[in-house]
Amino acid sequence: MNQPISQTSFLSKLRMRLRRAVVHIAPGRPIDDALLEELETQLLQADVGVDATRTILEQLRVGARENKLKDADALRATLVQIITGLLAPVAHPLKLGGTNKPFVILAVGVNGVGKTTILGKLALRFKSRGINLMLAAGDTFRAAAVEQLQAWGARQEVPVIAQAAGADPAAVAHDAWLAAKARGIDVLIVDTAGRLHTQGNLMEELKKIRRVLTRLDPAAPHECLLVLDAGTGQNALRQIEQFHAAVGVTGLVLTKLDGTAKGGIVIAAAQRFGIPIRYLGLGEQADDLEEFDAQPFASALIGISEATHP
Ligand SMILES: Nc1nc2c(ncn2[C@@H]2O[C@H](COP(=O)(O)OP(=O)(O)OP(=O)(O)O)[C@@H](O)[C@H]2O)c(=O)[nH]1
Ligand SMILES: [Mg+2]
Repeated sequence: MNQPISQTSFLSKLRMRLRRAVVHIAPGRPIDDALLEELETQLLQADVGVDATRTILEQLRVGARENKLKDADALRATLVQIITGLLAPVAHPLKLGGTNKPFVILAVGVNGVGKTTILGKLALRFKSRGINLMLAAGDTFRAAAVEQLQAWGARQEVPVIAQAAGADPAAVAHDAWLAAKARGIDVLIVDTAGRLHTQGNLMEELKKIRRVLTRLDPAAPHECLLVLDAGTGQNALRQIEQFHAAVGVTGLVLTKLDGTAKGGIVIAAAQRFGIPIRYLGLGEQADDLEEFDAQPFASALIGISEATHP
């Protein structure tokens, strides 16, 4: 699944879908302190966060002192470079381990962020690459959740393990793992119900799912994916903190980047936590899923078009 994606197509799609670029610099505007201050405000408004914004501005001022920011294009290119540098440490695609069978992916996150959608998209992508997989409907809270997962599964004949509404999600995960093991499945993807990071009892339920999987295979879950709605702003940072404390998040997915002007949260999350960002969700369709890549993302965010920055 770790095929290199075309940077150009990623960039154009992201540019097209992001509601607007984070940074706006009027053409012909002199690069001076006033402009840098405006940029600072724009970065903060886009949820880049105080710490990451400070880092970016410090580096920009170094560029200004060295006379590297001659015009708006040079400024944008420097910004892209700086942001790419901040994002590069978290740009690690998910690698499905060879000896781990089944490789277990557990998806967690608050309500409605796009967990089930991302898992459906991933299932289609993995399946189309010849990976033998299974889905587990660990969201037993909403009756429609099972059907939603089954609908994704049916598109590529991916088996979906489910139990009646109200069943213990840890039991679903347990049975699904045994079924996956018995059938020689490569990848088991476990969906879970959305829950607020502040709901202690529901966070305990997640820990239990995790424990059950670890009992079956000490290395499982091999990936604990926290799905975040990119539009939720700084609250996403609290979600990372609390889900990480509860279940040990190993990868992030940022969804709904197509509908937000606040994609800067990706930078804030990268700088604050250093947790790998695996995928971006750019819409509701099956192919609206991209592996995270630092430089094209930085370019799209800053509003550099393909014409000037292929
Ligand atoms: N625009 C846009 N919509 C999305 C994206 N991902 C998911 N959605 C939509 O967001 C809504 C919620 O998606 P779900 O996948 O059901 O979210 P969830 O996290 O599984 O929700 P719960 O299980 O209820 O917690 C659906 O209407 C999706 O179609 C995205 O990247 N962009
Ligand atoms: Mg769901």
